[in-house]
Amino acid sequence: MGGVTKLPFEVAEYKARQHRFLSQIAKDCLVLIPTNPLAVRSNDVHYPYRASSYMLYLCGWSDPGSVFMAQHDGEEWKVSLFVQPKDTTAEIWEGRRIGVDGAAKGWPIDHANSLSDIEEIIEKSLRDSNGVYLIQKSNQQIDEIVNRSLTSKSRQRNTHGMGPTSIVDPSPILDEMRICKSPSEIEIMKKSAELAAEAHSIAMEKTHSQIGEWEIQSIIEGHFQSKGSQWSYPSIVGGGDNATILHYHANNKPVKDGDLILVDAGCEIDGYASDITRTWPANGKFTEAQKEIYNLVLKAEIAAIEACQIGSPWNSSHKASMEVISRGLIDLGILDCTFEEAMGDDLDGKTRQFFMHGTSHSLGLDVHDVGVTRPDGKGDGRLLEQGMVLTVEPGLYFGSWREDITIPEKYSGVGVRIEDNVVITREGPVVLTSNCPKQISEIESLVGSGV
Ligand SMILES: [Mn+2]
Repeated sequence: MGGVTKLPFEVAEYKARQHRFLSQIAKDCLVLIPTNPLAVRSNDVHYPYRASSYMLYLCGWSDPGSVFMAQHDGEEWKVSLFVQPKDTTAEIWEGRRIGVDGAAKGWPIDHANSLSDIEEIIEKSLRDSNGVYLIQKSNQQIDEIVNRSLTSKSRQRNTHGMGPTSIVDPSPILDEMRICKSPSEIEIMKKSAELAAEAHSIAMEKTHSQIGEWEIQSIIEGHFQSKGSQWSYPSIVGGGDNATILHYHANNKPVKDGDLILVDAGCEIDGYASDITRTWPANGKFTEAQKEIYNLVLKAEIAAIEACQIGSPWNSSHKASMEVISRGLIDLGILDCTFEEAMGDDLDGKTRQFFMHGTSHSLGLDVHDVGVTRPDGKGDGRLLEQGMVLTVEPGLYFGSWREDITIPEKYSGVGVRIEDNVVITREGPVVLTSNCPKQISEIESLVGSGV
């Protein structure tokens, strides 16, 4: 269960978010935002529950089953929340519930209702509305009630034209609001970034050349848990060739002496994600070939961070890292082509054989956070604004297993990615994850120092 006991933000901040959202909705429409459903893992065992980010954003409610509703009463918008009612038998098995009275007292809403009354209340509210803003496929019961009302041929509808005639998805409005973070959201994201940075540093200290990928995973995730946090996405821990698999999750191979280990792991605090990648040598010492690739990725990452300026297009960080990496691959003799061929017409040139992902994504309540960054999927994207938080994560991958291209022997089995979290400010980019070492000298003195 979510079990939030204290709201992460002041009531006024939630109210301001609700106001900004609802001011973009026609007053004759009903708003319904159900939270995420519980997911079954096996028989009657569920996956750990995580509330919908929209629910967390609008009212901070983190328990399952709930539905956020807003309706204009002619004077103002009224916000209500449907919650699980108090139920001693259910609570004995599943845990204590906040209940209707608790929700009404402690949460930024006007009314709390029991989920047992939801059908009746929503049906009545729908009859008074001409349209519905609903996030569909989160709550089957709500979808059915709304669809029934939309297709109803009641006498009342026929004679008075009452009831909704369309469903609109409210998420684009909320996504656009979520893309720029408030100062208090950035405060929380900083904590999330610092905890993840600490976990990576501890993992470096405890690394030795006989360690298993799963042991590094447990050091990192154990540290999250010891601080009351948890991962924001399943950790990636890959040694040697496994570092060249972008979404490697098995984390079940022993690391080899002389290999690099790539760790992509972040945590969540009050719903807000961090997302860090570091790469370090198992035995604490980079080889010359590993150094060449590592320093090239690091140079690209620093250039990409520097490109994160207010008013620059979203794609600036990717362009900057592609340029540094393309030049570097030519200088190292890995690419035998012109700089233009390495870059390509649309950043799709020969460099993409070794650097096949983007450089940045938005970060927030979701690790791949919402919001349109590159309208129509082309061009350089929207301009960066104060309060946007994004990752910067160039990488280079030379999987020895690749059959489609020739991998230079010297770099075979080397995979490097370096990822930081950056907030856009008037004073330039601020790296939230700056406590996590990334210079070769820092890493070499840290790795193995706590074994
Ligand atoms: Mn990332």
